[in-house]
Amino acid sequence: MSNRYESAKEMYAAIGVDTDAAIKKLKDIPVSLHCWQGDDVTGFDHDGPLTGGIQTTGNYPGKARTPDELMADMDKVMSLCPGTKKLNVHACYAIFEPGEFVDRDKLEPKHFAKWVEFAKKNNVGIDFNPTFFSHPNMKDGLTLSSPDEDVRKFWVEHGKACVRISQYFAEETGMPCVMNIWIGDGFKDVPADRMGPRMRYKQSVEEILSEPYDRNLVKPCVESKVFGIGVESYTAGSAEFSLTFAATHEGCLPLMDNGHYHPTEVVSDKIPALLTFFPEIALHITRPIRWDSDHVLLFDDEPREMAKEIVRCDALDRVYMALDYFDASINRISAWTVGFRSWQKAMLNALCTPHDKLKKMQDDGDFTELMVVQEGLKTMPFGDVWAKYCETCGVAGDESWFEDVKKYEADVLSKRA
Ligand code: RNT
Ligand code: ZN
Repeated sequence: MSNRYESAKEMYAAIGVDTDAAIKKLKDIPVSLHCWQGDDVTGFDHDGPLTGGIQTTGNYPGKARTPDELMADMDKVMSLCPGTKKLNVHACYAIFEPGEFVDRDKLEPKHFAKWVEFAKKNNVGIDFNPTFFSHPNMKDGLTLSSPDEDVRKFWVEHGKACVRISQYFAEETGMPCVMNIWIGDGFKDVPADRMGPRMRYKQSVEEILSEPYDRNLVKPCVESKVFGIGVESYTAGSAEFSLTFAATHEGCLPLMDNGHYHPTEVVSDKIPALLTFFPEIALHITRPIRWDSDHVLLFDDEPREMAKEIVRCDALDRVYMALDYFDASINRISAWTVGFRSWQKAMLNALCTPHDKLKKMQDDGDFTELMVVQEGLKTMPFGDVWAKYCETCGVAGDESWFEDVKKYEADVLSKRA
């Protein structure tokens, strides 16, 4: 093994890449692990279906049903993944005392104290998301953009409660909390008014962000989307809406989910475009298949290209990275792990790319050589560097981590009715 790494290291050194430095750098970059892969985006505050235009498909046994099960599963996943993690929690994952219930507009930090305890135990930060879906107060599919003032106000109060909870997370963990606002508000068919819902959505987010918070601790984002299931004709939070909102509201970040664009658009190209203007941006990293299907992230072309952009724009400290996918058709521990490890691979691969050399070729107009060298990079012994990275982080390599998942399935998941 170490022989293989030593020879890979030499080959990379010959093209100007320091693999030891790449490994060292990647270890400290936080990537947010979404709690919602563990239970198909269900949460603990309702019994109803998943709504808001998103969908999980599949019925693989063993889904987490309680906070303890979900946290145990996340512990397992974190033990199988290299690198620095952060937790990504949704408001619907509030944890109530037995017999207690408060609606989303009344949530308090104490309802997330167990998440803080879990984060502290693992020495990780927490990102947060108000949950504007899977709730009876979505009226005609609308929340923050609803024309019903009571409905709109309810959701604004939810957003404000989430700002306070985000601040609490950041204060408790000592790490900034990215608070992402995504609403599925939209229409199935041709709308009669496209601007009204957007005006109300704008006003609602402004009201939410009027809640006091420390800009260094809470990082509010708005996530755009092109369409959802059942809202195919129109979504209030379109790309133009969200980007312009973030651009015109100091401290608010745009969040790009790479499943939320027309199929031929790529977020890798949008990353440098946004970094040209925004001090910080946020990402949801997923794998859309034909639509925003949220398949498990793989180490394929687009995440590789996204990671390359983050690295070559020297923006590792300006981009908040979070995973966002949910597959209910396969073992969920494995789904989580494959996705997290894939993004780590994409990042490591980006850090093992001789960007300065490639940029020079582009600037000198050496496009023939640029193509040849970029193609050559694809067959470098990257797997040996990856194996070394896993070893350095104290986690199993690609050939062996799944054994552990199978054991966990037999010992734990299969016992869940
Ligand atoms: C939905 C958005 C959103 C959700 C999570 C659960 O299309 O991507 O980010 O996936 O909030
Ligand atoms: Zn998303």
